[in-house]
Amino acid sequence: MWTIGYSGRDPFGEPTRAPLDPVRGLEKLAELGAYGVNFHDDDLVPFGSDDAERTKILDRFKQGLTDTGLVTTTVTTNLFSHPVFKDGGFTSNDRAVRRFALQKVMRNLDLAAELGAKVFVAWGGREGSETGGSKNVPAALDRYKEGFDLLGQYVVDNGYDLRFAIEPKPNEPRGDILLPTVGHALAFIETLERPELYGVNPEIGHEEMANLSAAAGFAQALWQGKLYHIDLNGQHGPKFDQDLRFGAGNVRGAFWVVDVLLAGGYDGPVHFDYKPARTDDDAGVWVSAAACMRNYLILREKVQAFRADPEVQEALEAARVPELSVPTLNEGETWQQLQAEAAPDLATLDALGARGMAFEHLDQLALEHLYGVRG
Ligand code: GLT
Ligand code: MN
Ligand code: MN
Repeated sequence: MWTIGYSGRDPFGEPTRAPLDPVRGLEKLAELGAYGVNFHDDDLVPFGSDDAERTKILDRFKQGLTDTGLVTTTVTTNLFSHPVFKDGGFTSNDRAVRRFALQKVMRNLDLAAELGAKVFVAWGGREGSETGGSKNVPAALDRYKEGFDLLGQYVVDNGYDLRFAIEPKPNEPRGDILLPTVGHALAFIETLERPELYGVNPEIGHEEMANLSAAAGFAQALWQGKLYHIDLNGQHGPKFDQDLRFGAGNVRGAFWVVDVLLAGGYDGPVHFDYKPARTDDDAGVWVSAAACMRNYLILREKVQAFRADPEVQEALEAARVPELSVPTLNEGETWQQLQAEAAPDLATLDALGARGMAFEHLDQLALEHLYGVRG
């Protein structure tokens, strides 16, 4: 809801579009063929609304879901817009703010469970600092852990069928954000009391802002059984968070992300987290929303064609890609046996070193599929 609802406000300018009525958003998305939606608490219910207002707004939204048949896949909490969160939610130096942040999330978890969402995204955009002395990072991580452990307990005690997906981002709005990459988040999750309740929600643009391969991050998360949710969008290299529609920006990177998702059997929601360009009007919002879905389907088709192409199979063999799936030691072999084996002589090593890997041919085939000149 915050993507199609983005009215174009940026740090330098006022909104360029009128606020979007969430129920109209549901109707338009249903028309475009979307499966489901997700939202922050504050996307629907303005911060500070009283209980009566909240109930009224949510009842209307629930009716909209019923009428359109859209599913709530995911819910998330806004712990970044109100000034109270200027130094973070779970990791604000101010203890009163941390206590309020947890209350806000618990209330939102109740809503997520009620609507049948299975994933609860946690993006800690304000958890961080601009200056070294202002944030005691180990203490902040203690508080981050305390917060997530408490929320895990809350979910278990209430019998909710919900898992958390932590969304990494290196910077913006904070100068440096805690848990800046997929790797940091995965390592942090292992310190929690119930690690199985937590995974990651990588966003393509956020990994690319850190100049990392988004596909490699998604792949590691899948490998660790931790890819609970995805934020697909576009980005042109390390700069401010562009949130371009999926398929724009680094197209080649997008191709490999889709390849990783298909190969790894990702079966969670295919979610797009982009911002319709500020230069477009309402019509442009729906053009870009449709484009995200269309570009995903286009890339999926291209990836499938690439993988099914017999010449690609040969190129993979030539590049010895299947060989990487063969364990390095024989079954039952020990390090002692390996150590006892005579190491290759210099001539053999030179010959191995001289052997081409044939990666260029393989990559060219991928590009030709992407360019649309093959199969
Ligand atoms: C915010 C951020 C996104 C996160 C959202 C979830 S909020 O728009 O830029 O990347 O996914 O809180
Ligand atoms: Mn982003
Ligand atoms: Mn995101």
